[in-house]
Amino acid sequence: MDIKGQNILVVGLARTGVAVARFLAGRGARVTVTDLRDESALAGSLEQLAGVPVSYVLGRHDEVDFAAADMVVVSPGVPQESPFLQAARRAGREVITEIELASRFITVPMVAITGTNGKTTTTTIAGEIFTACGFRTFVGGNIGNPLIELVEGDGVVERVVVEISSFQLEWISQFRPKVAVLLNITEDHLDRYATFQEYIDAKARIFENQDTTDWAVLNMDDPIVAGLAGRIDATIFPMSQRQELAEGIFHRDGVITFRHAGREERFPTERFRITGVHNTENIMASLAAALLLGCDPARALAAVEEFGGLPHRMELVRELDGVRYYEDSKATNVGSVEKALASFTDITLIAGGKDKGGSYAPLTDLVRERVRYMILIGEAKERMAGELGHLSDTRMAVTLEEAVELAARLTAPGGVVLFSPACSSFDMFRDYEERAARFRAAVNALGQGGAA
Ligand code: UMA
Ligand code: ADP
Repeated sequence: MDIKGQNILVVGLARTGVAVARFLAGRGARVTVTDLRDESALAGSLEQLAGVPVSYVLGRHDEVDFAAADMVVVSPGVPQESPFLQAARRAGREVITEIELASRFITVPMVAITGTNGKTTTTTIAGEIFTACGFRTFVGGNIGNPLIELVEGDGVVERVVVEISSFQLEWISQFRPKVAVLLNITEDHLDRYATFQEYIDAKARIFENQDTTDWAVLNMDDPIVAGLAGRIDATIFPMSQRQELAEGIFHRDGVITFRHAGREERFPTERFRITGVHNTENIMASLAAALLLGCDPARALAAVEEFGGLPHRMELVRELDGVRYYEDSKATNVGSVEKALASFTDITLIAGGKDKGGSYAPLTDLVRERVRYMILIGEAKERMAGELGHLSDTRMAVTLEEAVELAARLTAPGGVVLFSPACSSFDMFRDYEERAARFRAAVNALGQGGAA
């Protein structure tokens, strides 16, 4: 793909936009960057691009830039319905996403991982397996470092593992991973998609350009994922924790078994440091992708056994007066909270945040059976109380600190205080990491005078 001299518009100037602009300018394109935020809000990004020859249209978008560009490269945070992107399409301009651009330059086998939950955990484990197996591996995508950074760098890479969000799939045209993994699909991002089906369709695009020489690793225990199998051209590599498979990867009685083309590899789970059905799902998907792309089973097992989990995913913060406090700030949708609730009993649940528009009803049985107290915060608290409040002793709090203090007063020894919000953080915090830090600080302050 020759981009030298092309007039390219980069939309969005956060992490993705910075990396894309730098890459394109480095390849001799004429780059314009536009962002709805103004110069002062974008100071950090502008600093990173100091000295890079690009022009800026900041604090607004101009339709004329979209209509004049040879190509438009969009950041995932820009909604598909943006009237400016629609105008570019109407003018016959090619609109693509950053992963599409990056993948046009990638020639080594690529594993792409998507799903509503478990993407980052699975991507990280797969990256560690490939590395342990001696492959020089790039890990990136939605996990934080844009895929285009791989193409920008000049290091030798033999395997690519990329976490992919539905947003990134919206503007692909040729993106084609050798192995595409779909972990699960439950309601999420209904503040961006008009219907759940639109979100499912965006996720399914990960398979769109694959053929029978590629692989689709599908979690057959998830009915929505299994339902997509019929419309996928890649060779299906199924995974299950419910059924034994002649071809695929399955878990039964403490052993994960990989079966492919007459070969069988067994992975006992007893020494795994991360637990829970959901993490077994993540490990199975990583092992499937790694073994399909040439990893040695013994080294793969050693890498999995070493993996100690990622922060902010059901992390034990502290035990105080017989009560354990868990931080699960990354649980930003109902599907992830289901897994957290299923892991404990006698729970004081702290939840709430920015509402994403989905239903909280899938939590009904788990809340009724396992949650003794529920403390709600944030914009979503009224709607959550309306759907779930009658199932436990439910209270409201204004701040997260107040919620933690109330939880400490209410929870008896032997109980668990679980912060698993089911919502995004942007109503009260910069991001889920800041939310996590605030919860941990509040928990660590307990028992020191001010708190209960
Ligand atoms: N903007 C415009 N016009 C618009 C809309 C937005 O100019 O119409 C601007 C905003 O002002 C902002 C920029 O576009 O400056 C937004 O960029 P972005 O939100 O795409 O942010 P990036 O830092 O580039 O991060 C993106 C992903 N963000 C989202 O998908 C929202 C990051 O995923 C990803 O790590 C990064 O690219 C690198 O690939 C984050 C995320 O929250 C972690 N993902 C969602 C999730 O996991 O649930 C999907
Ligand atoms: P993602 O990158 O898809 O957001 P993470 O690995 O960051 O996934 O985990 C996000 C949240 O989902 C955490 O609360 C975690 O405990 C939970 N989780 C992890 N794996 C799964 C899974 N396979 N199914 C459901 N929930 C999961």
